[in-house]
Amino acid sequence: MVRKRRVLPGRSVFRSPADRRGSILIITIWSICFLSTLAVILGLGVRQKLQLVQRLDERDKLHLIAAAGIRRAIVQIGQDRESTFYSFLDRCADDPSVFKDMEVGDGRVSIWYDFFDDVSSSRREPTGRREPTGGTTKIHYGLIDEEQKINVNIAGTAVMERLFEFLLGGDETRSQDLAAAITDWRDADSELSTPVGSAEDSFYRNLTYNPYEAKDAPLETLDELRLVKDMDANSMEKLKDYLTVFGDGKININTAPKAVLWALGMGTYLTDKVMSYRSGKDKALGTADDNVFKSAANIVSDLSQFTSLGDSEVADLARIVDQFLKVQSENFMARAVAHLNNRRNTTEVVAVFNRNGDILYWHEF
Ligand SMILES: [Ca+2]
Ligand SMILES: [Ca+2]
Repeated sequence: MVRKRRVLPGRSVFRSPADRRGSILIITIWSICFLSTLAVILGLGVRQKLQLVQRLDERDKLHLIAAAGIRRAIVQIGQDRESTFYSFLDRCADDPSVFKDMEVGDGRVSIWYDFFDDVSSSRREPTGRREPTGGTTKIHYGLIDEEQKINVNIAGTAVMERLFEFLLGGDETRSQDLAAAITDWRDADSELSTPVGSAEDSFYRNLTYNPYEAKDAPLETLDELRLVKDMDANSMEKLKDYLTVFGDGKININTAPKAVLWALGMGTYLTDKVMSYRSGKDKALGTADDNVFKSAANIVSDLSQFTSLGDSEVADLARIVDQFLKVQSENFMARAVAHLNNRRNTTEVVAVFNRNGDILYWHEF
């Protein structure tokens, strides 16, 4: 007996050409969908990679533009080697026509800093606050001379102590301890310079996390100060603009802030008289009417002609001039901020260099 193949109604075991075309169409559509998805995924990956390359490329470009800005600043300060004194009236201290929006390739770079005019401050005694007790801050396009700052490799303990007292809230013990700790950090011996409050190898060796030893040598960067006992981030932030590791330790009387002059032992009244001479009739620093000390030998006589000085003030000033002061600056810090045209991202390079063009410090952000 022959069994008949059972056929479902309306359906045939043999596919018609139309059915086959339908199946092929479905497979084709699926394939297209699959390939499209794959292409999108691959495309996204490629785009991400391209964006990354673009970003890296952009960052490199920004660094190059910032570096070009620093180079121009070095050339600028090198051109000015004839002058025997330096003040805020110097072109390199503030001149937007030179340092603002310098064009480099398809970008721009500006070299600027926050200029703090502390003359208008009515402070008579150290309050430990730099702002906003009366001084004003504005943007200056140019360089900061390192000679307006205290050199932590050279300054005596007493000078650092007074500076810290002025800037850190008048806490005498803390200022003494910190100054002593810096002295012991940089000196070659392992003896404490003062019986209490300071630190030497034994202190740093016993630190719980990552113990180390005292440097026993001059600091190479200011950042090293963070390793010194008691130098926390907060104090560092308040002090960093007033300290340097560059230069011969002499301070430029034309650019030093009040806190620095006070730290040298000038006392409040003498410091104010110097600041008043420097700021001129408009009582603002960095303006055209400023008076400038043009030679260290004439500082006392220049100030005496400007204002009355008592005998003890003359003697103090003469001693301080002899020990600490000059009227010229040799080392400069520049902060270059670069951006590409029509882009928002910026990159910063900070450098310290001298008039000979030697680069002493370089940091790319
Ligand atoms: Ca020591
Ligand atoms: Ca002025």
